[in-house]
Amino acid sequence: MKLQMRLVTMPMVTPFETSFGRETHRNALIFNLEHDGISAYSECVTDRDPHYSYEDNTTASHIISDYLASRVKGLPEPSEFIESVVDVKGHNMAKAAMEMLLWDYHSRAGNIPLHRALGKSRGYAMVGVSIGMDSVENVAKRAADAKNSGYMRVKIKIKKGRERELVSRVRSAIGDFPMSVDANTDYRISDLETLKSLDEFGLVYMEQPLEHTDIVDHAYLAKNIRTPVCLDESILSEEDARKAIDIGACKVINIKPGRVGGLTESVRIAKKAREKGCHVWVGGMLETGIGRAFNVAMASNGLIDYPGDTSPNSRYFNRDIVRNPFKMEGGKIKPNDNPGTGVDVDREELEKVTVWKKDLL
Ligand code: OSB
Ligand code: MG
Repeated sequence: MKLQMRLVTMPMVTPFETSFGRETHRNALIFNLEHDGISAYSECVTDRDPHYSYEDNTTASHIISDYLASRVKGLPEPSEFIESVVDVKGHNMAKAAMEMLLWDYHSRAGNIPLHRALGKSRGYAMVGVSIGMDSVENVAKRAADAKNSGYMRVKIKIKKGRERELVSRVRSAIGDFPMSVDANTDYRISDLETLKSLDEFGLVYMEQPLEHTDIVDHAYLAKNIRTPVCLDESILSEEDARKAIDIGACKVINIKPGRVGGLTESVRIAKKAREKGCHVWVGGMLETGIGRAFNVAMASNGLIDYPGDTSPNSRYFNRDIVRNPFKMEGGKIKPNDNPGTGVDVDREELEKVTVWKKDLL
């Protein structure tokens, strides 16, 4: 058996700006497991810096090298693997990279497409777009273009002092079309009046306005505004989801398999949330074609009821590291029907974008 980790760096088609920073490249840890003629791949959703969460490429490569790789050795089922690493606190993104590698391995070995292995699949993902921060004119134009190219929902990034004019101009540009905002934790409960002032724009939801550790103030906020609150950074597990929904902190959850420790927990969160009347959709972290395939498989699950952030590969990279990128048709993306993620890795291109490699097993 062989387990290899590598760092790749890939320029983005357009730099992606959020309240926490501007990304011009995707710097991803990519994993390859080779065993018994099967080649499985996964990606860790961390990036160079710990701005979205405390995890970054350095912490993930440390946790994976020193604690997790050895537990992949016996090729446990993904849920067994997750149980075997509870002694390592947190580090969900590192855990998810190994858990998803095992999903890809086992579904390839069992000759089943990943989206089917996860439970009842809808057979396609509903696709929305996440537009980074830019001038008001550019964001409004890109929102209108996204609507015209078939996306089912437009999400724009906001931050303190850059919300009202932006939201108002995008609303005029797209008319009565599903629209949301994502603050990536930039506000505090003292900004209640500002956030409440967005009610008039009829947003489908407002994503992660307050701090990642703060579901209590989100509950207070949710009671005092009409726009539904969606949590992203705050939800790391099914237990977090249960508590957040029960105290009224959110009506919508952005499930990112990488953030919650993998697909096993993603399915659990989706079930629990839907049972409790909370809507769910699948987000993204600007993944390469390898990580994207896991999000698309999850977004195709029958439990997912809102369009997500899984745009086709060409929106992120001019040259991806897969030979079979996803295409969007009528606002939908079909998951691959080959075994596992079905991703056909372009090994030559992968070598070209590699910064370093390391054998773990
Ligand atoms: O908050 O959803 C987010 C990208 C990087 C980090 C966090 C977020 C995002 C996005 C883009 O919104 C999602 C995507 O298109 O992959
Ligand atoms: Mg978000």
